Amino acid sequence: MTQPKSYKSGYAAIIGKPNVGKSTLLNRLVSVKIAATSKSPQTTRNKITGVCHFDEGQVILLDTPGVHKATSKFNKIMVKASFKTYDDVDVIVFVMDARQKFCEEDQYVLETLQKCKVEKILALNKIDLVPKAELLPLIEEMSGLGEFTDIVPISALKDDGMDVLVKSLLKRMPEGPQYFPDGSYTDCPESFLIGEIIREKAFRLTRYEVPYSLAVMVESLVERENGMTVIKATIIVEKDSQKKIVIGKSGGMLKEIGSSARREFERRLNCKVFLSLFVKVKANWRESDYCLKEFGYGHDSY
Ligand SMILES: Nc1nc2c(ncn2[C@@H]2O[C@H](COP(=O)(O)OP(=O)(O)OP(=O)(O)O)[C@@H](O)[C@H]2O)c(=O)[nH]1
Ligand SMILES: [Mg+2]
Repeated sequence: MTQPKSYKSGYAAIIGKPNVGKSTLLNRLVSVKIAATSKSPQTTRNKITGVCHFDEGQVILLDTPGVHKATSKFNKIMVKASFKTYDDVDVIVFVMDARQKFCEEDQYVLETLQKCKVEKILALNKIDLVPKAELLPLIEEMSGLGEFTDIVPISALKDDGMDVLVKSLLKRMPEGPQYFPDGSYTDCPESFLIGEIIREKAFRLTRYEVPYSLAVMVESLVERENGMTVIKATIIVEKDSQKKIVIGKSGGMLKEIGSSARREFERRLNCKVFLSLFVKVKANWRESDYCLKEFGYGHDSY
């Protein structure tokens, strides 16, 4: 692409409490599914980059873990990954769930942003679930806070309001180079993205406490000459009882996680995929510095 005379480029962090739709928004804006999403809060655990290409410029989005008052070692690492983006961006997209109004948890997230001097755009998400009559008073309430340069009602899931949000983002980008070449949509390593797809499927299909105890390690990813990609990955859980749930009756659950992940890989990689999935127990991995590092949490690692 030849760049127009005035080309804008910069970084925008997507910030908000857990489960408001930050990752859904990233995937929507980039038009590629990069980040795992699910009904359970605390789905996202690392900073995830997504690149949006426009004629006028480029917006590099950073999806982040939901900000919350973390107490465990693992949750503190997640939230720290969000805080670290505050100083490195040109604009913050503060995402709220319009259904839940402005609540204590949103207030907490906003407080953590106090020292961050960049402009903040408020994206009021999930408006497909809110009657129009309730939206206007919420917009008025939020503009009364004086924290946001723009307030944009959106539905990331139903693709509503994206053009207005993009305009607002581009307006706040400085002039700059094209950081990512055409067609490139992330700098997250392929093995990380593959691990996230498996984790999303396991998150969505398992119940109770299992999702939070679950990590995925991609051991190998080999492209064979016959065009098939062979992926070997291990799902890590904390207890034998969780391993039983992930494997399921006669291996049924593991099969379901595997085949739904494989279908997504095949769509994405546009080739046949052979996926071997294993399950391992590592007691209390979320409290172990060694395991946290090994499974890609903290230290800016994937
Ligand atoms: N109805 C509706 N649902 C949405 C919308 N955006 C996201 N969701 C749903 O909300 C849930 C949470 O979405 P995520 O994108 O995973 O939320 P998140 O903010 O990234 O969550 P964490 O990573 O856990 O902080 C999922 O079930 C999404 O499908 C929306 O605009 N409308
Ligand atoms: Mg997320």
